[in-house]
Amino acid sequence: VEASIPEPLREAWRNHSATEFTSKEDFEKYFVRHVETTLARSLYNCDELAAYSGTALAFRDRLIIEWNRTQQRQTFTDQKRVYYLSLEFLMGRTLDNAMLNVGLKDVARDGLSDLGFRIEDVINQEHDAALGNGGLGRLAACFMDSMATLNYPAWGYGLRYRYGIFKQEIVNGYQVEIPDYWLDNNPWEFPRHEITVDIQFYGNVKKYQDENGRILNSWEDGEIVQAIAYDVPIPGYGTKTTNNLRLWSSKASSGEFDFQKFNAGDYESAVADQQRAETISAVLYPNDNLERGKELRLKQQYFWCAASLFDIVRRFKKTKRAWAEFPDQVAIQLNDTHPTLAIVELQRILIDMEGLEWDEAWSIVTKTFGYTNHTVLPEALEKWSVPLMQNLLPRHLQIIYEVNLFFLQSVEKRFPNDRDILSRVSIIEESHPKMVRMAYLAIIGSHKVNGVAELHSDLLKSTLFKDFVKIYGPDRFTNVTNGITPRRWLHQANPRLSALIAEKLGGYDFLKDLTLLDKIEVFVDDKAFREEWAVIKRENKLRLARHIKATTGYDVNPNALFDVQVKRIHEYKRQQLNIFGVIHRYLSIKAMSAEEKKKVVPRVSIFGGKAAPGYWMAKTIIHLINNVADVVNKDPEVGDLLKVIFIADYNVSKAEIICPASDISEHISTAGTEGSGTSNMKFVLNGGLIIGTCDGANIEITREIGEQNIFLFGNLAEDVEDLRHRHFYGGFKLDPQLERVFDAIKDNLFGDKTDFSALTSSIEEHGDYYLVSDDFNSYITTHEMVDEAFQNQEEWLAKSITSVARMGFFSMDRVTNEYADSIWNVEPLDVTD
Ligand code: 7GP
Repeated sequence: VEASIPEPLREAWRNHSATEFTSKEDFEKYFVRHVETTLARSLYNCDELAAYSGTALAFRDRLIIEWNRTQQRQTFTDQKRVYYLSLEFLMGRTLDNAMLNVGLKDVARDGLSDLGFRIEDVINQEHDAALGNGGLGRLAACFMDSMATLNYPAWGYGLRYRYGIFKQEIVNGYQVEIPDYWLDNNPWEFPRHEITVDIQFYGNVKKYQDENGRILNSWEDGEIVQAIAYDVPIPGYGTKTTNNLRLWSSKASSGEFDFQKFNAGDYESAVADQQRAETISAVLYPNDNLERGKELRLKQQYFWCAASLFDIVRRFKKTKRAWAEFPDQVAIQLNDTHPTLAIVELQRILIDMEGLEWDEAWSIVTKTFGYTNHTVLPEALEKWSVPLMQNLLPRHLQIIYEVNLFFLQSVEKRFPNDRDILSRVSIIEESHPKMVRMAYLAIIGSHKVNGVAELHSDLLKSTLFKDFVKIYGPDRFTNVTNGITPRRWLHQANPRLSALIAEKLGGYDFLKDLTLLDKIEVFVDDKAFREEWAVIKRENKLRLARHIKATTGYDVNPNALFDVQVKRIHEYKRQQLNIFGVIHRYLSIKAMSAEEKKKVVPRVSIFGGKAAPGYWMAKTIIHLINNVADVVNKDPEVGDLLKVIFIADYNVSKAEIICPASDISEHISTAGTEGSGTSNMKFVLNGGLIIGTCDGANIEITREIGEQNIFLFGNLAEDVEDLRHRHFYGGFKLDPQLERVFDAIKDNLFGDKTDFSALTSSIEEHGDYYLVSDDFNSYITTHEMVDEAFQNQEEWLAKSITSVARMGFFSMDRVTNEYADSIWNVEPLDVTD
């Protein structure tokens, strides 16, 4: 029911409409008011956490005023909107970002100081919103920032997990997972108890005839779970646009709380039903680049897709337009295949609920959706078992079969002589049990499919999706190379560097147009500028050194070369290659004379990242890193020449400290395996150099910054298949330097060798799938070049400055505009007040 105050009575509203603060005094007023009333505290018991809440609530008021206006503006102009569907939004902290985006951080800093607080301490009270695993989830968060900044009418849709990605502790060298219950006093969400959707599961499909004699399907007798909306305001940088991220939380449907059971005295079982419903949105699955086909995960996916689609359709229906106009009003982007059921759900709504004919409905559906693929790793490609889907979503399975039938018929017509193509491209894999191939469904149901870097998109076309390129032609497949938001990853994480750049460019416009960075390249020989640049890097390294001291107890020398690899732990990302390289370095130092040692460039090897709880090999790698650290860091023969640090619980807020502090960072995946990588961009944007393979976006980074400014090594993607083949059929010869490393491990130098035998034997005996041995020599040699380059600080500095100047291409704003133009066909909404 629409509730709107009639015009004659609106006067009072207008007189008292909420306003946003702009001055320090007003900020203090809002702050104190919230502390005293919302928090029921006073100046006698306002600790830093309360100060955080007071500040966050003051800014939240501000955001929500602009959020309201933005939503009204978007509804009023009635333009096409984009909906970004992602099971993960790795947002990190909000307060600092919000203060910077609305341009009031200095106001808050002064106000807090008046009130007796340091802004940094207040900011540090905030818990990360860690509703994601890694790159895919962080990309979604960067999208939200960029879409708001560029004034696109855009919503994100996700799940409101009660538990985000687990917290990682290291105990005796092993990863231990701690649940991340993050929702207590989260000021950034608005529960919308009035916005609910009933979601059905199980049940069965009945056929019936409508008044025109048409046979229709109806999905009935299922179990109902309720979705409740929680809205998170997303402020753009330097604009009034504040978009919405809507996260769904699950609850037993009120009608469904079983009063029969309740009345029959079966109170406990009624409560159990309730809890079962709430389980759906309880936890984020902690796998990165891996799918495990769990029923609860499928439930999450459908719950979220169905609630989001209902919401989108409800909004569209208010405009009273014809259904054919749906794709002119709505673009839906699928962040990987996790939301693929949205395709099926929209088709179901259109044919079962709205009475459209199949073809008309399907044409609307395909015009609406775009699908982004993030990986070619086979273990990450989603497949759902047909029996599972039959049970949980019987009507959807029918529709999938029908989509498949029409699709295969068209393929057969076009390729009558290709006998195998049908089984190759069928949505249904003829295995036991049969499986639904979600990527194929996503391709068939979308008008555009994109990869996330050039090499990755090319590989998709030439391998995984080859047949589909033949069927649909090349136009359905495209590339949009990833990017990062410069607001968080430069301005917020590295305020001093941002300020130095702003000083030279005469303002912060580069944060909205990152290509302007190229104007700092002329300062590469400016002595004062270079000195400033070096001082900032040093300060950032000191900040990280303090964090390392506080969390690990180790002292690291800020003059040493900081060598960083932070990302999810995965065999394809090859942290094992890195730690083997560290061991090699350690052994070399141990074998040196005192004279030789003087020439060594001191190094701190810094690792960070979580392993999926069930991924044993990844956990073994963490264990080895920590054991190596234990031995190396305590070895008096080594001293400052080498330190090994594992930073526990790597997350977004730690990345903000780590990225600005690196001299060199490692992006060393086996060629052809990393979709894009995005931390590579963060490090270069913060003046760090990188060592990497010819993989993912490393290739385009090289093209932009110049190959003299990056350390590339290793085999190329085009040779990987051959090399793997040779490991099995041409015999396998372990790289001799790697053999020395393995010998040390087998001599129990880093603890019980049997703890690491799975790791060494995967290389020596089981085919070395990730080509660690093949790339080892090139890796070691390239690190020697890194050492040499680091000794020439002047040139190193020049590389650093030049690289930053050339990073404009990797702004998320460029990415967002490319999606808007070539996939969504949406226009920004001008905000001129
Ligand atoms: C990641 C890719 O591994 C990474 O290379 C890319 O930069 C990032 O997506 C953003 O596009 N993929 C995932 O995080 C992931 O879980 C499987 O992919 C669905």
